[in-house]
Amino acid sequence: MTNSSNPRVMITGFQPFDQDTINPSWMAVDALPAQIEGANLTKIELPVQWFTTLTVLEQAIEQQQPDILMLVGLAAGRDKISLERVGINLCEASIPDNAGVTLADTPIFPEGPTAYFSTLPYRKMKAALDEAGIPAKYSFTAGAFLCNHVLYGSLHLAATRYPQMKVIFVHVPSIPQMAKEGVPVMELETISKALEICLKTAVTDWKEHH
Ligand code: PCA
Repeated sequence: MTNSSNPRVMITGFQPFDQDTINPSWMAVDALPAQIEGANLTKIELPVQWFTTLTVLEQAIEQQQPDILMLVGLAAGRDKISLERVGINLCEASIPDNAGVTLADTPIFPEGPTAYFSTLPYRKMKAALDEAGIPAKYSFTAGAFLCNHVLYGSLHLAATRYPQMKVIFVHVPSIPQMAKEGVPVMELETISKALEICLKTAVTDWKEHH
């Protein structure tokens, strides 16, 4: 049962993009239990579309007023769970989004600062993942495509309108079904377990501070 001593928790994954027909970020989010440590999860599958995704996310944030927002996306080529520490105020990618739009040199919020640091307890999350034997690392770049877009966008919303909301982005590796020559993979169950561990850590930390 959720009660007032539990945080409101939101977790997002992304739709498939580029040449892929699946995106393990949403599959792993979808596989999570409905509750973690007594807190209900709101799960959202975000579109891979510049700015549209921020509109979808902002509507959900306005409605749910989350205390904890964990954003998840695919980083094909990485072999570990990556806890993203920085979001930058830039849209720039060599591939188009799902509406066919390619952007460069474009700020996300023209009036926003250059960058924000993530605000959920990445150090405790990393320690918990290490403890569980799941390969994990800190990352200081989420790129400048849609994953960085929602990280920076959410941190800007938190800084300007939703001060209770703490945010992190978690990049996950490809899964075996997507196997391409030379691209490292992680089992979907392991990715989902990693997300559950990170959320459990965030909820426990929130309870310690409220
Ligand atoms: N990964 C992309 C966007 C959507 C996703 O899952 C990224 O790393 O920006």
